[in-house]
Amino acid sequence: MAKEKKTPQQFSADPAAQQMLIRAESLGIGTAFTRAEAMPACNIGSAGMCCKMCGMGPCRLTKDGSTGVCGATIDTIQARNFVRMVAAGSAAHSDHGRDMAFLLKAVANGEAEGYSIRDVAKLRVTAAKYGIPIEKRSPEEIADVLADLFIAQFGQQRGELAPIKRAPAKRQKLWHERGVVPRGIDREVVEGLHRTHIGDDQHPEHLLQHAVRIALADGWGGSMIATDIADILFGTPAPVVGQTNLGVLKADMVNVIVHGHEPVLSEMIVAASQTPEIIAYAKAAGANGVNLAGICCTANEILMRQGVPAAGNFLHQELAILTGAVEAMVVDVQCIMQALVGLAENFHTKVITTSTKVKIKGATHMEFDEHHAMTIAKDILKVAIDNFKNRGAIEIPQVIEDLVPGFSHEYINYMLGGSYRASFRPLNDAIMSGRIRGVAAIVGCNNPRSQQDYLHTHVTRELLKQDVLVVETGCSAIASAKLGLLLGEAGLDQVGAGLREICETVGIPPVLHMGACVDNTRILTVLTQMVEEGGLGDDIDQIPAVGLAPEWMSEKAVAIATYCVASGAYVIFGGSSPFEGMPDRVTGSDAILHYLSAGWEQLYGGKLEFVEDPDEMVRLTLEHIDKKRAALGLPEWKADKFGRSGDKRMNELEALPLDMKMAAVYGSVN
Ligand code: NFS
Repeated sequence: MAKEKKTPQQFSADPAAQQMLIRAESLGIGTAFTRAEAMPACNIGSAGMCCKMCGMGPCRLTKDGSTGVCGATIDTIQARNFVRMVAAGSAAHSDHGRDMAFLLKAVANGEAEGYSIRDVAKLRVTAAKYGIPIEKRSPEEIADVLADLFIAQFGQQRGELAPIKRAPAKRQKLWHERGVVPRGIDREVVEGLHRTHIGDDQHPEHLLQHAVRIALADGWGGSMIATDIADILFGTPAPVVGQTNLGVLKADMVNVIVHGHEPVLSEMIVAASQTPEIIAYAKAAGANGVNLAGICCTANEILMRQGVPAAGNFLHQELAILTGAVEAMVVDVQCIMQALVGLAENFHTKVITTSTKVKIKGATHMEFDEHHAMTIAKDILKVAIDNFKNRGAIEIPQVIEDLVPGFSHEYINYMLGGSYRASFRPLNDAIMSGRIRGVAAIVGCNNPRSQQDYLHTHVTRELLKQDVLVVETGCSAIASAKLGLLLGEAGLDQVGAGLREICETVGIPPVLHMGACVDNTRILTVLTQMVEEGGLGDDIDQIPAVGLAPEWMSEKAVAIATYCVASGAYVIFGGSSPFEGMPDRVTGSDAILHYLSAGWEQLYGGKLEFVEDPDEMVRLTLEHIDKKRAALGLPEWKADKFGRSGDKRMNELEALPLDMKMAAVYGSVN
C-alpha cells in the first residue's frame, strides 16, 4: 500500500509554513519537507554503521560481530563518525570566531570601514579577564591586544586555551585530571581528522575523549570568542521588542533577507539600508524603502541587537522565497540549503552568496570584504532594489508575532539585581526555594524529519507548566517566538505559579532568548556565575539544569552537546540518533550510546541521550532536575507551594465581591 502523503499540518506546526506549503504544492515546487518525505533515512548510515573513510569501503556493518575490511569494529566506526561530527561542528563555529577576531584586529587598527567598538565596557571587562592591562589605554589599544590574544588561540600548539579559565575552578581541575584541556582550537580539530583517518586511533573511548577536547575548544574557545567580539563590536544585547514570522515581509517594500550566521555583513547591511542614499534609491524604484529580515542565526544576531525582524528559522528559508516577495536572499555561511537557487528560479528572487568560503552554482556572488563593508553592503542592496520591478504574484502569510529577545548573561545579571547590585543571587534563591524548579536550555535546529517547531514548543510549554525557567538560542528560540512565548505577559497564564511570580516580579518572559547558536556559551557563563554565586553546589553538574535540542540536525549541534556534557550538563537530543544500536535489532553494538550516557556521566557528571518522544524528554528533564535538587538538599518542588502573590493574586482578588476582597486582604472584619 502506498504511504499516505503528509499534510501541511503534519509538516509544520506553524500556520505561516502551512500556508506556504500549500502554495508550494499548487505551484508544483518541492521543499525540504517534501524531499525528506521522499527520501527515507538510510537505516545503515543513520545507525552509524557505515564507514567510508577509505577506498576499501564503504563498509556496512549490518551483521552482528561483522567488521570493516580493515577490521574496524562497530564501536570504533561509531566513535570515529562521532568525532568527525564534533570536529566539523566545532570548525564551523570556531572559524566564525576566527573571522570575528580578524575583524576586531582590523577595527582596532582603523582598517575596517564603517565598524567601531560599540561596547567599550564589555571590551574592558573581557580584556581584564585575560589579564590585559586596561588602565590609561584607549579602546583601540586594548582591542588590538585582545584581538592578538584571540587570534593566537586558533593556532596555538601547546599549553592551554586561555578562555578555559572562565569555567568554575572545580571543572577546570576535572578537565586537567581527565586530560581534555584543549591546547589550540585548530590543533584539536586537525588532530580529530588525523585520528579518524584509516589506521589511526581505534580505541572507541580514546577517540571519544578527543571529541571532548575538540568540543571544549569550541564551547570554551571559538564560540566564546565569537560571542564576546560580537558584543564588543555590535553591542551587548539587552531586551528589545522585535517581530517574527513571514508576516514581517512587506508588500510595498524591497524585501531583503539576510541568512546564515555571521553578524559582520548583516550588521553593515542594516546600517546601509538606513542611509538616505539607499532609501532614495528604493523610492526611485517605486518601493517604499528597504525591509530587512533575517533567517537562522543571522536573524538572531540582528534581532537581539537591532530589533530587525526574524522571518523565521531554518525550515523557513525556502518558505520565504515561496512568498514571491523577496528581492534578494543574502547568505554568508552555514545552514544554507543548496535548494534555494533552484527554488528561486521559480520567482524573481536573487540568491547572493557573499563569503569567500561559500559559493553555490547558479547564485550571484558578491564577495564581502570587511575593509570595504559599507560600499559592498550598499552594492548588494542596490542589486535587490533593481530587482523589485521583476516581482510577480506574491502571497505573504499574515502571520506575525511580537517577541522580546536580547537576554545576554550581562543583562540577566543586571535585571535580577538591578544596576547597583547586579547579581545572580535572586535566581539562585528562586531555585533554592523551589519557586523555580530548575532551568532548561532548549536549543538547536529544525529538522524536516519531524513536524517543524512542534518538538521545541511542546517541550517548552510542558516544562514551563512545571516551574522550569527556559532559556533558548538558535532556531529553537525562533520557534518559541512564533508561538508568543517570548513576550512578557503573553503565556504567563500557562506557566507554573512559582515561575510566574518570578517573571512578574522581575518583569521577564518565561522563556529567555539568549541569542544565536554560538551564544550557547552565554549559557555556560550563566551556569558558571550561578555556581560562583553559591548555594547550588560548586560545579555546573550540581545545578538542577538540563540542555535539550529536540529537533537537532547539524554537526554544530553535536559539538554543542559534547561541550555541554563535558561541562557537566545532562543533554537530551530529540529526533533521530546517529547511533541506533538498540539491543534487539541487528544494528551492531549499543556500547557507544551507553558510553555517551553512563560513561560520560561517570567522567564529567553530564551525559548525552537520544530520546524521540517529547513527553519522555519532559519526564527525563524533570526527573534529572529533581534528582539534582535532592542531592543539593533543596526542598522538594511542590506545584501549589507558591503563586499566592504578584499579579495573579491581584487578579484573583479583583474578581471577588468587595466584602470578600476586604476579608482576603485585611482578614475577617467581623
Ligand atoms: Ni544552530 Fe544557527 Fe538553526 Fe541549527 Fe542552523 S541556524 S547555528 S545549526 S539550523 S539552530
